[in-house]
Amino acid sequence: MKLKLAVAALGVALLAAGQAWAQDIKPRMIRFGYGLNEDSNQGRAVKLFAQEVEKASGGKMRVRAIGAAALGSDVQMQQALIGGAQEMMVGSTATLVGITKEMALWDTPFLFNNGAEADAVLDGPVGQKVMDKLQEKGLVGLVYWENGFRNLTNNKQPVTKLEDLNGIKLRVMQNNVFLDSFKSLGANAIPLPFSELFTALETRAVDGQENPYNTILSSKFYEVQKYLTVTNHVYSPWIVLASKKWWDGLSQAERKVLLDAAVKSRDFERKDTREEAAKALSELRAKGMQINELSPAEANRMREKLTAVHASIADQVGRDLWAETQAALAKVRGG
Ligand code: TK8
Repeated sequence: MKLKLAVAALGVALLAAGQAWAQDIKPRMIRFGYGLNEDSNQGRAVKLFAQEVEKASGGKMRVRAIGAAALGSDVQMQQALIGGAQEMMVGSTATLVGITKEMALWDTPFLFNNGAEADAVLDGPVGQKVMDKLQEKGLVGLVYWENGFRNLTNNKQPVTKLEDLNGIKLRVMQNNVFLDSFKSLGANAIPLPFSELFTALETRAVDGQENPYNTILSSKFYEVQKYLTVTNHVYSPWIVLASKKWWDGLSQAERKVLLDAAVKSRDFERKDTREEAAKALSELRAKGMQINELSPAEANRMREKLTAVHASIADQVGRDLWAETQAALAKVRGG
């Protein structure tokens, strides 16, 4: 009898909790913008995020995924989020440096040696701290996804040594770290939004660009670029963002749905990206690109030039944050 009562009481409690939770989730349409094609690592992960949100909210919260920069470039979407005209997006942390200077940390050439180091620092206290800085600017960062290690392509000549970069018109992402880095290598660095890149390459407004293998494939840069040099000069993250204006009006339950789905999408995305990257080079070769590896001596020369920008990045993001990052890296490397 006692047991029966207890079970009944528990049932009532669970039902009440379920109802309270259900009431806490309202029908919502979430416009989620991204820059790459639907058929890309970015597009696939946005799709998974959308499915997870719908599932966990019992179909109440729906994600309208809009790719190929149809809602605008990274920078334009960030402004739409800040103003509350768009709910969510994913894009490069590099394009956020104008809003939150600490984001420049992730543009540090050769900061990470591999994906495991990147995951540990981005998902750890340093990554969280940098992400949290966005809040005072009207953005909420949810998780970091992998864009990947960046490699150089161009249409002028094979780049096998530093001097080959001289005078190459190279599109870079829109921030001063990328600009300074490539200027220091002798390139004629030109900042452009990603959404304008394919056309700029096609019309030869620029000679080259740098992005991970995955993007060179999914954005079909191999159609307009002949030479690829394996440089792995920087690891770039993407970041999933929400409009703070909008986020502040969500219930705890709704935020939990979004955060849980974001974590699931992150884990899926990193695995998918790494699997694709492992096969991408041979695919790019098959598509007709000429792949150049740098000799160890040339790789070192490039590395030395690029690490010379480290001091100015440390100044920009703050010496404390820089030291914390180095300590976090030492910890991953030591253990
Ligand atoms: C896509 C960009 C892209 C980035 C770039 O919107 O701009 O080169 O690598 O992934 O964020």
